[in-house]
Amino acid sequence: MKEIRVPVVERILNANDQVSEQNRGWLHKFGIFSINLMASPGAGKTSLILQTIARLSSRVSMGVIEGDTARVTMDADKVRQAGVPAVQVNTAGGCHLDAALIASALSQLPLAEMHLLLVENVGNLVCPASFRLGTDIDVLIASVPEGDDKPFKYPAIYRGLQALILNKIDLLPYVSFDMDNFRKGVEMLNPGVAFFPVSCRTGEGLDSWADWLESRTRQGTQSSD
Ligand SMILES: Nc1nc2c(ncn2[C@@H]2O[C@H](COP(=O)(O)OP(=O)(O)O)[C@@H](O)[C@H]2O)c(=O)[nH]1
Ligand SMILES: [Mg+2]
Ligand SMILES: [Zn+2]
Repeated sequence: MKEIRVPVVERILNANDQVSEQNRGWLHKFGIFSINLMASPGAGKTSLILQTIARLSSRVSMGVIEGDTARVTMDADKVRQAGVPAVQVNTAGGCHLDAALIASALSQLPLAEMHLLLVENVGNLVCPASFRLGTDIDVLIASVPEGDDKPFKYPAIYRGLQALILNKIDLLPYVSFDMDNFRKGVEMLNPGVAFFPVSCRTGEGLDSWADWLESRTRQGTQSSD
């Protein structure tokens, strides 16, 4: 099928790319490694952020940007209660974060004291893949109850990832989820991507994820000096 290009959409994406490059420069100036956490609603983004804080915040100074479509602050409140600075960003109904929203959130974080920034994108498997934020890596949290066919249905988001987390593996005995089929879809789109099967409920697999993220953070902040 012939690809149809829509000029207005391309202009919006180009403008977003420019701001995302400014964000990237700003974050690297402060030696901050940053990740864009994407997932469908309820996959466990906030749970993973809290579990990551519990494992890493004594070793790596962190900050969090929490994206939501509504004017609510509960995710950022949970992060602050865990002792980490957090800014809640409201998209006013919009279905993804964009680089301008990140730029305004960065101005409210103590960047000089941070080495790692976690961004919780809006729950959505479609457009967050197209809007660069200026973060260093894209991470997707899939979850067992969503089903093993999601790589086949949302290929764009799977293709660009640097790490994939499969959350809620504690539910594998109760949900029909074919791990081989899931891995097949992932390998087809993104061969060799770092893969972490975890449970934010039982803690299984989370130490490996935290160790990997710590090591990427140390490499990232060194290379940006
Ligand atoms: N069984 C199970 N439930 C989980 C797990 N991780 C998160 N949840 C639950 O899933 C729901 C959504 O989690 P949340 O972190 O708010 O997801 P978000 O919308 O992606 O930020 C909550 O009820 C969590 O308690 C897990 O590993 N196993
Ligand atoms: Mg959340
Ligand atoms: Zn959107």
